[in-house]
Amino acid sequence: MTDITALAEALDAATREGRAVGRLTDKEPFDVATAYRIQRAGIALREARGEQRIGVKMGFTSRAKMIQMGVDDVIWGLLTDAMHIESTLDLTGLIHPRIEPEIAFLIGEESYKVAVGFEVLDSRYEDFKFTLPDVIADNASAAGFGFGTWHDPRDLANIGLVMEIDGRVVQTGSSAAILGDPIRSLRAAERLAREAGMPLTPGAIVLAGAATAAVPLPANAHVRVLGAGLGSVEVTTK
Ligand code: OOG
Repeated sequence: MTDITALAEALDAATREGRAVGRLTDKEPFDVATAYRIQRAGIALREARGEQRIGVKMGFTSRAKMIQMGVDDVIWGLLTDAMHIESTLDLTGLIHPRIEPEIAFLIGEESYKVAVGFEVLDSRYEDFKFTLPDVIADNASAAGFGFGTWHDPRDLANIGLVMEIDGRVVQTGSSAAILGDPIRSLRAAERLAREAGMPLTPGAIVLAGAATAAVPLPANAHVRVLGAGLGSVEVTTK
């Protein structure tokens, strides 16, 4: 039988020590349901250290990401307050970070707000390579995230997104890449969270998934993500 706790602890140690590990399924295959139990156990370890759950992230909601990573199913992971990046990110302790442009949602009492965002991914697996159960167990590679100013709901079916590193455009895309419309990703997140017994409550954040492939995140860089009509969000690395 799969030792959920031991596998969660192995990934948690890899995260804290900034050290890549071999794919868990190479040793012992497990299914998607077991992978989510490992993910949940990993979040419980973070909560035991005082971190608070503040939302969810959707993954592989765009073809570009599915192709980049060689998987073909939508997944989700959990966000904690410690993952929120204000304006600077020290890459010390990360393994092989990547960054991608996102649409972010903030759940409200009656409605929601929307912002342009970014996500920093850092797979705990060697060479950033994994199977679907592996990446789910690894909390969908979540490492950090940021968002710009919150805006009222609007048509999100085709928002242009541009990601720049040090003033050079490194990715461009459309929010249409996210399940055809990121609102579908929000609805899927709400459903998954409800089904998992962790319904999204006001104040929760949802990252809808990347609109483009992710790019390696260098140190001493300035990254800016712009979303048409949504302003921008920036992060400086060191
Ligand atoms: C997994 C996370 C994918 C997205 O936006 O599609 C993801 C990974 O690519 O490492 O967050």
